[in-house]
Amino acid sequence: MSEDRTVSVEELLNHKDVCGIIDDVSQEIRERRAFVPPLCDVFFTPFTVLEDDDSYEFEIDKETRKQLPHIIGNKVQQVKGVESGDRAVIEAVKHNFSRTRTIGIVFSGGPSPGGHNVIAGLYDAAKKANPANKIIGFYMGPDGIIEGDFVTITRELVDKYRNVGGFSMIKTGRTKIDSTEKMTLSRETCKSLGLDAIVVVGGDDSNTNAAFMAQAMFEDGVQVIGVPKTIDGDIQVKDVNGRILCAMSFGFHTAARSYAKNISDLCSDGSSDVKYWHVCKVMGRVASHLALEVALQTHANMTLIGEDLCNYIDKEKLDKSRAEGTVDYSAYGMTLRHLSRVICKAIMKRAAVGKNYGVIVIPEGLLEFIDEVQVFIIKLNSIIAEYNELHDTDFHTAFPFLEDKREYLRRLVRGIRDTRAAAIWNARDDELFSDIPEFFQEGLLMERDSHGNFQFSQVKTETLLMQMVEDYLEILKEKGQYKIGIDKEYFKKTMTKAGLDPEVIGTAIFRNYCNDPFCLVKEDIFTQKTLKKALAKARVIGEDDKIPAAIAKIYSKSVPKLKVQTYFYGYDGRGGDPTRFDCMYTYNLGMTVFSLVANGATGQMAAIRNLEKHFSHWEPIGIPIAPLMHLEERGGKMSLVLEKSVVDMESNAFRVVKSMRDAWLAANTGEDRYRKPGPIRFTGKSEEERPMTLVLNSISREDLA
Ligand code: FBP
Repeated sequence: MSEDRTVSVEELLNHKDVCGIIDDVSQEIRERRAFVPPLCDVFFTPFTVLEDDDSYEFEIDKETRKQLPHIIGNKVQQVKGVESGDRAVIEAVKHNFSRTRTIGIVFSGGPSPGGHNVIAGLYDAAKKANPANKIIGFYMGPDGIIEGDFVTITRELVDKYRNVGGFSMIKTGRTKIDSTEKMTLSRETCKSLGLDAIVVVGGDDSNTNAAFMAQAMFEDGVQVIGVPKTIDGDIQVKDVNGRILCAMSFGFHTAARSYAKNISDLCSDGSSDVKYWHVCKVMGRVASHLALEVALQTHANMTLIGEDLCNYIDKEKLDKSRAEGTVDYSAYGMTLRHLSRVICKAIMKRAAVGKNYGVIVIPEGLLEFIDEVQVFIIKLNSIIAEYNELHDTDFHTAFPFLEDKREYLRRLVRGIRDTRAAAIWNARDDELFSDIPEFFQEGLLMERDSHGNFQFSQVKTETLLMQMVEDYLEILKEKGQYKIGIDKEYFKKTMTKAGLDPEVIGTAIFRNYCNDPFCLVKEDIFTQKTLKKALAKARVIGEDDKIPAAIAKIYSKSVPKLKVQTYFYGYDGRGGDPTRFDCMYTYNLGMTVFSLVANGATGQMAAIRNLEKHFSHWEPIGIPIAPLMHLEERGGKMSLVLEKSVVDMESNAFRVVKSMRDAWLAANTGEDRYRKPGPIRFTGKSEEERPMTLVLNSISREDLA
């Protein structure tokens, strides 16, 4: 009988290699937890002060002045280290800086890599100033403030999450403290906890909310500080003279690097298997900053930039209307149909040189820049917002299914009385809306987020566009215009091997046999039958002969089969572990927050000036939030919000991408120009210093001199 050599589960689980495998903490996380991000010089001093910098100018909205009187006069503040000076003054500053404080912190909106380091930086600075200082974290976003649900942040908790991605420590949420009732409850929480300050780590909407909280809590003596968080990269602050105060929100770099790594792997797959078009939608609710950075990182064949599309002018239409002496407004701005044609053209150009594959990057917020879709979004936003205001139930609960929602819209057309919405939605809207594929109708009608924003991430833009592309390419294929180019050398070899004359056959079946290295089958050859006819006409075969196998093989290679794979890169990059740049950025942001709080600031956003430059130039500052706000339509109403920054068509980063478009499309006989950024490495030389967008946008004339 053979001896039983099976290792028992108990033995297995106690084996040292197995212990390493089933341990939840990987070596990577151990290294991350141990990493100490370098500090800006100013934080090496025992304490700091704030110095107003009057040189920045803002254009202030009248409405902001009215709604936020307590904080509208705030200035840009520079965090300065104090080491020496008048003893009495220093003692007074020190005393104030290190008095015992309780500070609350909350994450608001989507996760963004580096958030935990903001807490770590704040915690370390607070404890250094006074070990009795207390930091508390509100659970589940602003709901935690409203409901008084919180955890006291301990060193153990901070150490567990140092340099680690996600917002898991205290979670996040999208609730907005936007009603008197919610504000009253929040103020009660602050009072009962004896809070000196609240820190709101969030995007544009959350920083807007922070400004309103600062105003409402001013008289309670509770300071409110914002932190620029969002992978979307759309919090970029400049003054009216274009002087940069905050070049980028945190988390952007990590998300872009994560998407770029995955997309560059698809570039490798595409150019190996040579049969797929990989179409990748990347996050960024409205602005295309992430797509732009991904283009720079990967050199994918085609990257659409939303902001670029809305500037589009259809020259043909414009010339035609001018010649007719009319005005054609549809010539301005891109339509979905036209965009699908632009993609078709790119696919056909690569196909013509034998490249029946490629990678396309589509920004999540693309639809925001397509006028015809934007009109629907705005109209439906108003209709839904108005319904919610008028009825005691919300639109999506009242009309759970697409058909119910469609029926409500049809009733608007028929003129139901109790609503202003009937004036917004007419028969023409309804007709156009019916022409849209159902999944897209569903997308446009889906629930808005708590800020009234349209949820672009939930709409399958990439599927919609590629369906239109496939349909149109099918038409072009039937017309004989969409073909795969055949390598002339390969063709010659194949013919010679089959005992056929390449010159005779080449001239008979190709439209460009003499001139080009890749040959395109003539437009009127689009079936076996038309091929046979062309061969018979050139007397290569008789009318009743079969097409020689070698020619049939070449022909079949020239017939394109478009195979598309679609992807959405969004939530993965949001949850990624931060790059070294984001680790350093956020840890120093946390430190900055404490300096602002300890020096009495409120209604300010913590930031790092010169982020676009080498670390040695970084300067912690406070930016006044109120002057950055303006009126915008939200959920059918005009509201004060922080202005989102979109991709600037004049920026260096955009102009570089634009000028490289043809090279990266690589619709030529040369190699593709893909770039491999590799994974986020966190340590080591190959980890880049900062986002490419920042590197490019910081180059000025003076640098060239
Ligand atoms: P924030 O602006 O809150 O940082 O969120 C950004 C984002 O990641 C967008 O890129 C995306 O459109 C959206 O969140 C997705 O929202 P949700 O988490 O509700 O699906």
